[in-house]
Amino acid sequence: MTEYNITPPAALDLHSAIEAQLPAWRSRQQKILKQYGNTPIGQVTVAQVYGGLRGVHALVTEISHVDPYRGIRLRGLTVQEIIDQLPRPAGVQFPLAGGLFYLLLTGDQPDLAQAQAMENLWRQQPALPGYVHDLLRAMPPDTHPMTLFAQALLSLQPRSHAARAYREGIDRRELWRPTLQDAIELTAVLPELAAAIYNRKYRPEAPPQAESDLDWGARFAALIGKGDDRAYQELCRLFMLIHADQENGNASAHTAHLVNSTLSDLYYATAAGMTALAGPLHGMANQESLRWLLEIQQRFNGMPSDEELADYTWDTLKRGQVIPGYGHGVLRHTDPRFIAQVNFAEEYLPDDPIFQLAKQVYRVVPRVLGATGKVKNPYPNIDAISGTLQHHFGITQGEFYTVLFGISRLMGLCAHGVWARALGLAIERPRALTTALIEEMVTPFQVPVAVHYQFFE
Ligand code: CMX
Repeated sequence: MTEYNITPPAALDLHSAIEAQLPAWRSRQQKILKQYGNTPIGQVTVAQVYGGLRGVHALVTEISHVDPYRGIRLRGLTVQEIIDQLPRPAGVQFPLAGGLFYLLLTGDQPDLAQAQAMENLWRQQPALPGYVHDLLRAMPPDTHPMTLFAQALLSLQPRSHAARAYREGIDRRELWRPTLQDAIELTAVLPELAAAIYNRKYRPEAPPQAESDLDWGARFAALIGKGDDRAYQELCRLFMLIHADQENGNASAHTAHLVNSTLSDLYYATAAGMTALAGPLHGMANQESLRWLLEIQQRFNGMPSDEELADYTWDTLKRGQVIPGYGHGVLRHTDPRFIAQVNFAEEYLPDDPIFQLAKQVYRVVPRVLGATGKVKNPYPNIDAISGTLQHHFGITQGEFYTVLFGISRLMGLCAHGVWARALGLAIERPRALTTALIEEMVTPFQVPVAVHYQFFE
């Protein structure tokens, strides 16, 4: 049988760092289940059942948490703390993605040596196989980049250590070990994979993709011909930090979590998660946001007045469309990840006309959305401006932005997957009701539901 106690270089022993924490986590979990297993921590309303389970506390994760007013916290750190506190080498403005992945996986704040060791560990993993490039080339040229991305992830599944370990009879409590190895190998190839998709679609004449010495966060830049563009490399680093995770209840993370809960490996789970991220109400909102801004720019031949913009926003709403990049399932204030990108833009592209327009939208749109009386959060989310920044640096293909979002988010999905297996989280199986059953449940003095459950469950 294969030995799954895979040992990364001594400099970074992720397995031991996680293993050391498991007894305490497991006993804490068992204790709370034993003592409070039957204690309700909320109730589910009919509106929530019909409303996408919004606000239902039904999942557990130690990795990240969204505070409705202060924003996302990754292992307890706010977005600004991540940007300020995680390590980076001298001369680099934003922290290394390696440090963030280390933080997500272990919960420990890394020093620079640990962040760089994670970067080295990524570099030592098997490269993107040639057949993935063949697969990308074999698809019709007009295939959406997210389709290519999800297909490519799935095509890597034969590499899965977890799938092989399961076939060979691994003790399920040990499945986190090969899952961690999958997480490291899978995330390692993501900059190359994103660049391969970009080059396949938009740079068909470019020479074959070379290797790059740049760190994980900035490598994509070099691989699409922006090896000399320091500012774009910094944007890539920032982008990879702020998109990395957001609890496991959002659509893509929850999809991956659900799939992984069946003990499907991380390749299956993340490919599925990316198909959810591809939706316009989710990760594709960054593409849609830029499209909406460009539409306004064209319609008004530049910047509209505030009144014209408010009218245009109302027109969009009246057509039954959403204002992309605004609103959120949990956040109830301006997303700190939006603010971090505005700060970047103020430094690197203050006069960019689309950035100016995005700022005007931020001034006008929350008032309009607030006036609808139904939008719970009229403020911008992460997607309201990320496309504007990419566009400024010449990445004008809006349909590609969700792939960039995806490669960052996969760090989070993989970390959740490792810990879900380490803590033995159960396969998910919520119940569904018919409207007739709900009607019976909410109508006073009706016995049939009880009868139904007594005799038919
Ligand atoms: N534009 C228009 N209407 C909006 C809106 C927006 N930006 N945000 C919310 N609403 C509407 C909802 O569609 C809903 O309308 P109905 O009652 O007619 O169905 C109503 O306001 C209440 O919605 P909510 O409780 O405030 O928000 P939800 O949790 O239902 O939806 C989200 C959250 C993100 C899907 C929604 O705000 C939206 O569609 N935003 C635009 C798309 C977007 O930016 N998505 C990216 C989110 C971040 C991410 O996942 O990456």
